[in-house]
Amino acid sequence: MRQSGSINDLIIEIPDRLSPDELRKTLQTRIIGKELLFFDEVDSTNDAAMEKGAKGLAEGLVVLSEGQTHGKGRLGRTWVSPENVNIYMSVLLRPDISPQHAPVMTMMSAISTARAITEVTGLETTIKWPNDVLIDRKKVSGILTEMNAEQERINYVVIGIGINVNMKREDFPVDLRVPATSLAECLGKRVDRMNLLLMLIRILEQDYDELKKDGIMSIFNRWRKGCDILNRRIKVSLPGEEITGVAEDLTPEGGLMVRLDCGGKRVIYAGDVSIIR
Ligand code: BT5
Repeated sequence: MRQSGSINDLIIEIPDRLSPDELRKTLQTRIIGKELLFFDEVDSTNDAAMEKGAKGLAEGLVVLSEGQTHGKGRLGRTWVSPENVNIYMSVLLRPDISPQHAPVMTMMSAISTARAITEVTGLETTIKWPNDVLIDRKKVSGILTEMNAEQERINYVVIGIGINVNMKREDFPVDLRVPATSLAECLGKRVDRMNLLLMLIRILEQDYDELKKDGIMSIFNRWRKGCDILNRRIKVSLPGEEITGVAEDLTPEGGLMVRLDCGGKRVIYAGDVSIIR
């Protein structure tokens, strides 16, 4: 433990552990979290959940870990995953949607995560296309959706959610794509990870029920409302090129329609966006 610093710095340094037993006892969801797999350390909770999907496990499995040695972002990137301070969770689902609509699973996870954070902390969140949850323009959560699918149907999807909860400023690498923060940094005090986890799983189940009952447009419309990118001038980094223009709309397939500075329009499906103004 450090010898100096504010009370909050000291509180953040006391190890706090997630309790799978308490989670099992307290969670009363029907699908998500019915089966729970918990690790002190794992390569990636997404990899563990994908393995279980390949073995035919039922949907709803939640994989949690206190730390990850190879936490994954998109496009082979790394998700920094220090132990005992954050949430690293993957959920195995078998949604009855076509593979081209799979991005709705990322949209759903983003709105569930944003809402859970606000419910527990009172902090205002925004969603940054396609997969980030931000507070004050800083990344507090990232989502990685992976799937196993055939031409017409999805066999299984894994949604991986990382939330920076009690991580300290000095634990963030300097070369981040988007400036990052944690809930504790924003609030100036430690956040109870169990509370947040319970809230997140319950909200995810509600949103998954909504997806099944009302279809993808219902989730899409809520996601679109939560995105703060529309009508803004943006720069998008794509493999081998960069484009600038105005973010004009989002599509139910997860695309971003950009009115290009050089004329014309283009819909992009993956890329790193930054707001120019
Ligand atoms: C993401 O990718 O944001 C998806 C992150 C998903 C993480 C969860 S944790 C549970 C599950 N198991 C996994 O193995 N993964 C999922 P992307 O948009 O590509 O952002 C990655 C980039 O964010 C990196 O290249 C860094 O610049 C930055 N980054 C890395 N760690 C971060 C962190 N903890 N907080 C904020 N930014 C981070």
